[in-house]
Amino acid sequence: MIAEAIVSRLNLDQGSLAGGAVTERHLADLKGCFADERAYRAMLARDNPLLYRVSSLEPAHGEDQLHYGLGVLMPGKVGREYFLTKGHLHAWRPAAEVYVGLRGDGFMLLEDEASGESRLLPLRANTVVYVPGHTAHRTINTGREPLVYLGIYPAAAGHDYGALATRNFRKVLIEQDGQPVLLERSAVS
Ligand code: PAN
Ligand code: ZN
Repeated sequence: MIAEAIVSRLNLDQGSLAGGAVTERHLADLKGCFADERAYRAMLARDNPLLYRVSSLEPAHGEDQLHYGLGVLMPGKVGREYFLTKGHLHAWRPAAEVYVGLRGDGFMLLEDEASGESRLLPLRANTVVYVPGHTAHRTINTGREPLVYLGIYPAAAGHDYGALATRNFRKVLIEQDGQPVLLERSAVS
């Protein structure tokens, strides 16, 4: 049997994926993610802006199937730290993922779960990032426009936010003299 949602239209101007289930994350949903707690609380006291939206399609279920989602991450900063996604490990740890950059300018921060080793990789149009299994991943927008990307992952991957909610990523991407600079979290918080 051929799954019904086998073809879907992307609209990069609107950042939409036809038929996708939409999840929105606002500033209040990212408590504990940014290094500068004071800047976070001050911003939240003024406003609770939309940080990102993911439109997910799950055409079929089962361990040999794929799911995919279109992410749209807004430009901006909390203090000196660029807007970012929560980040996660896959609940099924061996599950890898392919990210396809479509629009905007940013990075993916990867962190190997076992060694804690970090990699910062560019994510923009015409760039494909392979996220191996057992690797925490977070998207960061360092540009002035929304960062738009597609993530494709095993249907059985699942999202584990819990592990990172307590310890967070070790590295932080902040703006320094107009440039993104990757620092140890302990050096900025
Ligand atoms: C992506 C992410 C998306 C949002 O589709 O889910 O970028 O990030 P968070 O899930 O960390 O909030 C993905 O990696 N899926 O597996
Ligand atoms: Zn993922």
